[in-house]
Amino acid sequence: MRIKCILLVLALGFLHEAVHATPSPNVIVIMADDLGYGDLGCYGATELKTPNIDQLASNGLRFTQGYCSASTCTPTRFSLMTGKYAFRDPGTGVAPPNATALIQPGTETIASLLHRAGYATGIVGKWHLGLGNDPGPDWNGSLEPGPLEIGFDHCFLLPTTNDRVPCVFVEDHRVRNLDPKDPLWVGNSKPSPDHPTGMDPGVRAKLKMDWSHGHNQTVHNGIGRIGFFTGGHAARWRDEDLADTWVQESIQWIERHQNKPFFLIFAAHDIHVPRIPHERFQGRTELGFRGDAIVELDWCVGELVEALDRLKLTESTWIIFCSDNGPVLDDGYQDGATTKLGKHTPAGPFRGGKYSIYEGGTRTPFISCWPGTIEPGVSDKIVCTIDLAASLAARTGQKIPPNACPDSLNLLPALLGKPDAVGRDFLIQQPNRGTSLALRVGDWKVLSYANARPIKSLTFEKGEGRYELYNLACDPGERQNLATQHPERLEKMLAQLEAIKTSGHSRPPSADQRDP
Ligand code: NG6
Ligand code: CA
Repeated sequence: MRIKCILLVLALGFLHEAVHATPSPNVIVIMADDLGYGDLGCYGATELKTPNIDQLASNGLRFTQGYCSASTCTPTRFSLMTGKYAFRDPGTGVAPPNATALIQPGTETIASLLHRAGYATGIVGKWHLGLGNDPGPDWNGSLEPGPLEIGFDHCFLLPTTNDRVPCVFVEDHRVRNLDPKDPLWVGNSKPSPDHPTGMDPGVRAKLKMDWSHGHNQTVHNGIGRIGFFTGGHAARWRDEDLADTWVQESIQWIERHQNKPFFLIFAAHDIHVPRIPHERFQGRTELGFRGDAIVELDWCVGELVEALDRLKLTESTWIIFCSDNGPVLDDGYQDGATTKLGKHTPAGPFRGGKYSIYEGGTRTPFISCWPGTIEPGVSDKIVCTIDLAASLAARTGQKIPPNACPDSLNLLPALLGKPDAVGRDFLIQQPNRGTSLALRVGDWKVLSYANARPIKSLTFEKGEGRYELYNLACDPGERQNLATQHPERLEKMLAQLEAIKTSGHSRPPSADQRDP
């Protein structure tokens, strides 16, 4: 009898082990800013070294067809959070300094889904999705709604981007280190006639880094910014210290939550302008500060990986590395990115970059690494940052409520590198606002400028026609427009694009949300 009892206890123990053999992993999404397909060693860069990200790729799955959903920051981040194409919601283009919250409380997000699954949820780094309500963020009071109202337990943020004011950190609902005697003011026009700006010749002559277009309003840390701000001096950051701060805050947060599954978005500000890496990274490459900022980002990744090793969390943590849009050289500052480019090809073999719906705008580095669970290798499955919400919901057993995350596909098997996994069979690419759109189906891709405003750089303005059609299998660089040769295919794809636009969702209702 006693032996039977012992056997039963042992059997139950084994059963328990079997059920929990793959408990919910910690998840860290590292989203780089303006990092292109060709910017990393593991994606073919030869002019700079990125050993830590390369290691992540060799320990995990490196995608050759990984995408972000838009070619600028705000819409990609909106879709990462909500699993919804940004073009469906007007006002989701690049957010200005005083933008209010673009994602309203009550919206289902990647964070709310994981929070419900019992995760600690945090975001550290760039936000750029607005804070507060109309008439604008209350910088001296409580900055809500924000991340904490849509599923995050904690946030430590660069509220917009590093080229926009205010140049302060936001922690949970407040500006960190704000002295009430020195209130923070943020606005769209000069607060007083004598407010120094990057336009004033005397001020401009002394700038640490000169601007090339825009970025000539309030000057902070010797650099002109977008927007005006005054006050909050004790709360202001130095560009050189941003990366160190993200790493430090992230590691402290991970340490605090190491005994519970955690979900962290590490939203780096590198490689976004103004590129001012820490002094110890300045000059580390021959490519100028753009290259040095990539090396700084690589260092950040190494620090996170090392912290996980130290905490013995390596095999229980799934890291997904991606970018928010493709590369740009001169994005408003004279930092040598163009003159020192040499042989480096930021977008790899692809056409276009940031702001564009050619491949270079959204086909970006994408690595999925979970040591001990994901078989290392290279994947050619089509995956997109918009799919992380549904895929992580599937991994953690969360049902997505009706109408939530309407464009996010459960690509869990592909992200985990399972045999026979499938990737996306269609993909939408959007620029800043969804006025032009591209649809990829298999190897064919249509670019539609039907609703685009006449911008000189767009090809249709140069006489290419409102539609472009490419076969990426034989023309990955999108050079040979086949629109006139294949009118039926063009028409069929435009109809499919129109259907996705008007239907309000693109995830089939039957989509399987189960853990494979
Ligand atoms: C543009 C800015 C650019 C960058 C971008 C947003 C000018 C002339 N250009 O309007 O510098 O800030 O917005 O970049 O001001 S993103 O990666 O955050 O989307
Ligand atoms: Ca960006």
